[in-house]
Amino acid sequence: MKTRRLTMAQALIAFLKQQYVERDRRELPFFAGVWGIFGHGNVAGVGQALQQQPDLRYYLARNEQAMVHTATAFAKMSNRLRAFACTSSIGPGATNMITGAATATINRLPVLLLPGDIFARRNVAPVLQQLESEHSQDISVNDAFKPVSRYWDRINRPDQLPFALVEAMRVLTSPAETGAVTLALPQDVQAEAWDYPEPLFEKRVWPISRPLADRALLERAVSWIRAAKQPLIIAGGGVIYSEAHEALARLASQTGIPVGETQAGKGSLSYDHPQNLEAIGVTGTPGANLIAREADLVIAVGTRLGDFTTASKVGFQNTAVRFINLNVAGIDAYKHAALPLLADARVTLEELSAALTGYRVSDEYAARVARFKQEWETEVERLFNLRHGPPLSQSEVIGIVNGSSDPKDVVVCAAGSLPGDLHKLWRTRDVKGYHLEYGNSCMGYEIAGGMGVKMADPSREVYVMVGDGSYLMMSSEITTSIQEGCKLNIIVHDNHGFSSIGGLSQSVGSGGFGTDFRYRHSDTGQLDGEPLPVDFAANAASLGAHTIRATSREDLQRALAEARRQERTTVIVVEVDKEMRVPGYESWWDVPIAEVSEIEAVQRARAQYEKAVKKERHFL
Ligand SMILES: Cc1ncc(C[n+]2csc(CCOP(=O)(O)OP(=O)(O)O)c2C)c(N)n1
Ligand SMILES: [Mg+2]
Repeated sequence: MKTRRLTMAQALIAFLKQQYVERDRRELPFFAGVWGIFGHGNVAGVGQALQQQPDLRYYLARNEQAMVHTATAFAKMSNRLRAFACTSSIGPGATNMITGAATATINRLPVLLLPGDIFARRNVAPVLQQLESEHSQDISVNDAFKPVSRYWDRINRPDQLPFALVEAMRVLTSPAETGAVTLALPQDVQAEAWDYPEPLFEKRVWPISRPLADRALLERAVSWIRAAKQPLIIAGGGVIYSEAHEALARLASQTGIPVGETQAGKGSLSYDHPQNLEAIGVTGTPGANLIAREADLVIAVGTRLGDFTTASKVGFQNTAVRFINLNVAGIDAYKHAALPLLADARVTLEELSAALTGYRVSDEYAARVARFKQEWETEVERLFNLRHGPPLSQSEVIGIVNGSSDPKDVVVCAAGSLPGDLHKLWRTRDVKGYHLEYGNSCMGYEIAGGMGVKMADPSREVYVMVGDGSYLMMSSEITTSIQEGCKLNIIVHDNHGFSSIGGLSQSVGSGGFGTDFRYRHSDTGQLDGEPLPVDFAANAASLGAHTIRATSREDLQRALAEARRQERTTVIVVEVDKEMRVPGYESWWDVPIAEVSEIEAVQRARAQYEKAVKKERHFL
């Protein structure tokens, strides 16, 4: 067999360049490039290989966690058909990627992580940044990637590489298994040469199939739907990744079955589709949640059925409720003791449509759905036009940003009070118009993620909505967005602290303790002094962004128009009223409250909690 003499790192990069995916006869190169931050653990290995093979583009990030978020957002925006690799040094560069890995894996999004690792040869150990262990020399900080990776391997000899690479690709391109894949690369092995067999570097096309559901189970699912009086569809992220949105829209129109959308599934239907009750669960609309409460059949499509969707299992109170889970992943298909349709969402929704001809929900049920929809429109209009402040209410800011954006534009968010408010209020008009990382709800994802979205589709304006807390945690990638000419519209919601957790703290009887950004008070010794003087606009300007401050509705409208005209990343800082929150509707979230406490408010909250928790159901 012909061979090519390369270092392990050179072989790795040469392989990545040749990986393609194919779905529905459309072929795409899988890797769009490699993000990285070099240190001694990768500069002479993977760094040298990237320099020598510039056709796989290298992107320099500011923070390793951030670069994994960028890669993850890119994969999400690409419906998992494209991805990035991320290279780090050993030690802190590597462990900085762990939060990103968890975020990717929890959200079922592909990213290839290439942390440098300690010497395989061991004679110079302990090396800089090496974690030592008394009981084994076969341990490094990279072992901490194991629980957050869907595939994990360490390449201790250059000849191990080919076998790890094909496994990595199998997992990355599998809709059911995908997530973070980690190949830990010892620093010395990266630079070692081996005669790699030539076929390793040939073009490889990984098929992304659309598996069909078991025929008997599909028939049973059809009979369950035909027998249902109050069916409900829950649309999760899988609908979007499978490009099943049109099939879903047809099925909903044809049958009249209402649809509730999860955070990852929002956008499956346009907000004004007649059957779309929009957000469901803890941050859901009244219509979706009341229909869910009484539903006798829940058809869960491409969703993990997380607690925000199930309202911590209090969301479905009909004693006769049954579940049909249409999902490509077994772990999801079998949840809630469902009838499992272990299959691709798109083909199966099409098959269900065909098998359900003649079936329609009752006129009464359809009228109820229509009424809920209309009432919700009115409520959103009210929240978009509170005329509160300044400081403005967050709902008005969302309304103004939503109103200023084009249907194809994308809103990006991840943590704080914004995700819930956006889930309820954002009027999504395009299947890729709503990008929420809410599997890990990771503060710091927003700006880094926004860049991944923009890279996946530069034709759309990207609106990153980010709380001041998240901004302070990770705004470094503004610099990277300037470097890459990757224009973002970033709206910083300055409410001087954590509105979300502050509100939660109040609801658990703790009065917002420790959630404001304030000076330590010399009298009380607590963090209850004056607000801290953080100048977000000055901060963003120092990173290279165009910045605008907005106070009123008119300011914000003008600022958004100006941002749209800008060619570089623009940061709009708007003060929002921390206490002017969007209410919850017909839902509940299980956050356990202290069983004993000296504080009366906590005791009261506990008493309420004990009542509420009794409604949690076991779907076994
Ligand atoms: C990395 C990380 N740390 C902590 C949390 C817990 N957490 C959730 S929301 C939040 C506060 C977010 O503050 P901010 O971005 O200002 O948004 P706001 O709540 O004010 O809307 C915190 C600390 C988290 N989700 N992610
Ligand atoms: Mg805040």
